[in-house]
Amino acid sequence: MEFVSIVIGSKSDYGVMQECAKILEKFDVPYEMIISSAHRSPERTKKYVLDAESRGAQLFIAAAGMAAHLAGAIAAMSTKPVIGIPMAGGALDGLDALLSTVQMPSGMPVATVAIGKSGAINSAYMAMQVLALKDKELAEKLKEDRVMKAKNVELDSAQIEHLLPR
Ligand code: RP5
Repeated sequence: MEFVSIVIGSKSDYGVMQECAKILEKFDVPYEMIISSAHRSPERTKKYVLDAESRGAQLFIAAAGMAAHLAGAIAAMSTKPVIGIPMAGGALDGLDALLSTVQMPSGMPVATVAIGKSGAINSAYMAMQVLALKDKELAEKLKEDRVMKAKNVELDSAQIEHLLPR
């Protein structure tokens, strides 16, 4: 079965990463999520990534904070797309994780999204946009979602709008 694989560096990342899982569930996209760390459990991470790839993982979403090497480590083990989410926290509140995740050497890309909740949500959308390249039904759902988002802007505005007469 084809699925999205989410790897999070610590249980402390789980709250934010539920936002990612919720979006995938909303669109009925199969996923699995595990905790594994580039630093604390490198062997487990490698074993999992290779196994997940052999079982049908289409891409990896990796969330980690501080000296965040998880997404880069997974990119080193797989040629599937890797989306990295820098987690906030620590003395630098995510800036450390952002730079650790985004500054990959040439030829070893990690598609890095925003720090924290927005990044978690966008990682799910980015993963689905990749899957939608060969999944017409999912592509249609993503288009409908954009239409709904635009409608919601209008509905929100209608509640507070104050326009001067023309
Ligand atoms: C990273 O260090 C984890 O991804 C987490 O964001 C951060 C802190 O981890 P804990 O000390 O809370 O387990 O490896």
